[in-house]
Amino acid sequence: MNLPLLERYRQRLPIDEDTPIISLNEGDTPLIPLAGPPQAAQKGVKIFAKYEGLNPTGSFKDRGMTLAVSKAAQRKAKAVAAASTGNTAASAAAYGARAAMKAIVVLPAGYVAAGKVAQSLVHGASIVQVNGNFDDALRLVRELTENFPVTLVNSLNPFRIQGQKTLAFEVVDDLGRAPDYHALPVGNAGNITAHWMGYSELYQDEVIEQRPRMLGFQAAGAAPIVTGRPVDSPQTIATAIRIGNPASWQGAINARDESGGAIEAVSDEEILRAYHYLASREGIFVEPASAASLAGLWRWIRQGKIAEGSTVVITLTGHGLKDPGTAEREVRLPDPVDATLTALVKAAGL
Ligand code: AN7
Repeated sequence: MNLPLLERYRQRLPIDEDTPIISLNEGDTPLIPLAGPPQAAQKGVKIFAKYEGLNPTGSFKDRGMTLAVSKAAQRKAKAVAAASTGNTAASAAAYGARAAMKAIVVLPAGYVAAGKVAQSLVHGASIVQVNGNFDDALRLVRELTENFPVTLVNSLNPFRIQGQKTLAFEVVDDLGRAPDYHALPVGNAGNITAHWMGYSELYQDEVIEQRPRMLGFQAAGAAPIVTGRPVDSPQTIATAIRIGNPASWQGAINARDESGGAIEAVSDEEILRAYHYLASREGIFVEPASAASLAGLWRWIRQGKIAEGSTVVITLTGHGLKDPGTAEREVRLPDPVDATLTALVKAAGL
């Protein structure tokens, strides 16, 4: 049985003997070698996917939520709250349930994938849908938690970032070194900040000899860090990263600049191409936002910007089942056929 994440990396996390560990056995996700895409194989570029969809609630958010909720429990908090494009909500709802705390989640009405809404509801969270986008929801939740005895569990809560840095630790444990590049999607920018913190701590302690160049990818319709100014009405099919004014903006800039990396935009079309590629060629079902990492990396490889023989890790942040709506729009379910072998053989294309 795997240990709770907070036990495994106890020495590198802000916990003590009195911290109750609220865990669902998060983390310890697989680092899966990709077979392709062909351009990568040709250049001897090895790509590994850190498949965060296999966390207990289906996204990387659980790494930060286990710590944020454990610390809230240590302070005897009765309620937690988060604004969310969906995954933070599902995670707060699950860990809140486990800690017997009220979880309040504030969602942009109409822009949260169905699986995330279902999870949050069934876990028993108090869901508030606001007529506004994620940035409006976050502003409201900040005000709420400043004025009521409710603990904020968005990534403005430093324990969230501390927990999420463990992804870098696991990558180094598995590879025995840091990758040359690490690509991931960027929304509210907590995760790129956390990845960089994790690698930087290992570098400081001379566990690794070099840190990866961080490649962050935003959706083209929601790319404030790329354009350098907040986006009032962010738009993308990747609803998880439909964010116009990221809370950890500066953290993302630091990760980019200190690592010699980049933050770029990828179109919805590029995201969907990578989404289909991962599912149909590599067998890995992710939600659209996660595919932004491969979409962006792909471009870097095509442009010859990834040195030959490099090792690259991409973070696949959330499970494909989170967003059945996108899957249904992207593929067509064939009509039923008669229950005969003849009809089956024809329908199966044999
Ligand atoms: C699948 O749940 O912001 O840059 O409220 O769910 O750390 O925000 C989710 C973000 C990437 C971006 N991939 O990470 C939320 C929320 C998936 C996500 C991101 C999110 P950050």
